[in-house]
Amino acid sequence: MSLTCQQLLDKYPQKWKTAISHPFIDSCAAGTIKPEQFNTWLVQDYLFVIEFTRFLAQGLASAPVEHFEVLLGGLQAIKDELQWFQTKASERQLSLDVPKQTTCQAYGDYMAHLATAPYPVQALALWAIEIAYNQAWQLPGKMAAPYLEFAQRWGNAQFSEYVQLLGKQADAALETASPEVQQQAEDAFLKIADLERDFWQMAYQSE
Ligand code: HMH
Repeated sequence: MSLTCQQLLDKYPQKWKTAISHPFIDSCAAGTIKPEQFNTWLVQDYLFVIEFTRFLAQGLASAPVEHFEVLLGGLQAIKDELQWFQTKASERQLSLDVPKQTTCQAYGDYMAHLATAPYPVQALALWAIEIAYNQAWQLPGKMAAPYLEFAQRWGNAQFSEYVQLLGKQADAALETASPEVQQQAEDAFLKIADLERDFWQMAYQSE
């Protein structure tokens, strides 16, 4: 039997929990996050999304044609998301022209490396990255303004549907993958869990 997305969530529940629950999001939900901590996350996440856009585009380039529709929808949504980040940053008078923190840089480097992996690994990684935010922003329950808007961006029903479709595509790609490639996909899942955990923590560090 081939590896599936759901199997990975079931196999590593503790590990995955560290990726999707963090004092940062709980503090957003409680409204107690310090603005400078939130702003650090916001700017670094914008820099992440730039690299993620490249990763998504490379994924599309590697994908079978029957996966284009979902991935093209994702690229369209990312176009809006990049503009949205710019709007949020300017509302908060934040410069986006700042260096990446170490974890943000490491995540970008890792995605660039993944873009050279076989498509099933890329498809699994794409799903893992998106479901991480989809789950993380929903976990604490309804957030208060001004963080509600952020929670809804990744927690809304349409995004959840997109994540489900990404999971189906990853499962389909893994079905015909060799055991070595399936192992690479599992390794990518674990690496992404670590990077997601560290990314939340970045908000508390100013480098
Ligand atoms: C760190 N992971 C990080 N940022 C994001 N915007 C996403 C995932 C999107 O799902």
